[in-house]
Amino acid sequence: MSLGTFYSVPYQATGKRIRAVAAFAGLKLDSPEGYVHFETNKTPEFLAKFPHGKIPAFEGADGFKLFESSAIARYVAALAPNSTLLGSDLKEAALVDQWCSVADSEIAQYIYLVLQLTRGSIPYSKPIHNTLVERAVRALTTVDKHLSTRTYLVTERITLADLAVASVVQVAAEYIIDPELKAKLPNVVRHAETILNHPLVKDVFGPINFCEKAAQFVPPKKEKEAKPAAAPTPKAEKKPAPKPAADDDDDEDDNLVPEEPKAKNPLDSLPKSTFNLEDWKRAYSNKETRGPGGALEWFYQNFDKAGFSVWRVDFKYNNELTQTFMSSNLIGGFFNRLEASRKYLFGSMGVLGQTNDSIISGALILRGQEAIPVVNVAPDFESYEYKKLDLENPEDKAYFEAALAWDLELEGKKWVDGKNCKADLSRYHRDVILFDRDGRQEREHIGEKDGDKVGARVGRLLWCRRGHRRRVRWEEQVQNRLNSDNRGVVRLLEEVVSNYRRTSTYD
Ligand SMILES: N[C@@H](CCC(=O)N[C@@H](CS)C(=O)NCC(=O)O)C(=O)O
Repeated sequence: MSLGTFYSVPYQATGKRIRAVAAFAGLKLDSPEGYVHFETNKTPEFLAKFPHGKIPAFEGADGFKLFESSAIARYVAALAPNSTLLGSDLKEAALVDQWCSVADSEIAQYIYLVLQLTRGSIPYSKPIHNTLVERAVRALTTVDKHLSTRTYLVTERITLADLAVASVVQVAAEYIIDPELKAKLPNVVRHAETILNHPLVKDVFGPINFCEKAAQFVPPKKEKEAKPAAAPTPKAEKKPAPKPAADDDDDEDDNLVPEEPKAKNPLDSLPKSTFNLEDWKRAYSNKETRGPGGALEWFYQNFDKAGFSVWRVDFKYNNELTQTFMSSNLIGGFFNRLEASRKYLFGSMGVLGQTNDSIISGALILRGQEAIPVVNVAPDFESYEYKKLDLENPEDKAYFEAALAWDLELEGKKWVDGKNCKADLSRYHRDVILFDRDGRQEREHIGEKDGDKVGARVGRLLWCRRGHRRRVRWEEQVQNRLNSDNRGVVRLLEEVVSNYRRTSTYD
């Protein structure tokens, strides 16, 4: 019998930990019907049960409700019959809690902050980045020393502490444990590999992937004031850019938007291509995919195979997929995390099959002849396999066309849901409205920009207001009409605005 309903998404590390506890204890957890992350968890029904609106969350068969991953993990472990997961006396139980706390507060906490910094959802600061990594490494080193004389953390058997620490090390491996750090943590590595590969939990956790290079911040590009190309404004009307040197607001402006990148993306240095990806995205959006005058016809007429390549992409862990809508969300998340490469990339991916028997597959069109430099902006890019397609080969061509037309069928599984990774231009057409203290609105139209430019633009907008020395207190909010699914941009805007509030002095 199932313990109850467990709300999580397949890639959520804390969710995996809880599933692993259940699997280890031989207990069953059901997945909710129709859960869509960032939608269902905001509904009044969900909030009535779980007021914090977050997952993981658990609703027992007896109606008992619980949220916060550590509490759920502990509760499930405690329900395990004859389990030694929580130790067998008070002291062992306390030591289990101790290492679980180290996993969550001393390692995971810092890794997630590093992730948010490097992805730009928290304004980037190198010293803060370094400090967070140092703190996580300090705790990992403590765990490593402890494990130098033991197989497991607390007892001679696997406890919740081992599952907790290993699950956190799995995340750390992906983002901070590069070869140099890995060499310093031999016991942590051995322990994590033992736990994560245990036959009872192996399928829940999936493989541990150590990164070659720790996650780094890649600053989004700022718009160049001096570059008139995109601006239709006649040159004569151009006002000189506000003079920064004498303006003491400058430092603040630097805090508002990330630094201009020092290094150009190498993809920008590739020889010019005749294939315009934005035109293709437009053609794909506006035309039928197949048939005369369709998007594929447009594609074959315009494609430049020297400047671009097409790829088949397959999810590596299809056996972990459950509900097809959850898989579809997984693709959406992957595409969101590819945001920084949006201008080099078009994608069409889908879920094929049915609940508990589905696969994720699709096609990418990308700049250059290598997939990795384009997709590695997404921290989960290694969860997918990439195979270059040869459009001269009829099989590859048929695959490519079907992935774009959303009628791909593989292993007898039919396409049930699809997503595209493309700049939806309407998504970036919006007004940003600033309110002054008296409730007056200033409206600024943001045109066809990509996400990070929108953020930079708002930063600049605030800067200009102050540059004009207007006696108003620009605060309150930036209202935007962003699609709610474009969370990266929403967050960036929120960060820019909250950062402005914190740092501004009013003139
Ligand atoms: N402290 C919580 C953190 C859970 C958490 O942050 N969950 C995120 C996962 S994406 C969430 O549900 N966010 C939804 C939201 O913020 O609306 C735990 O360990 O359970």
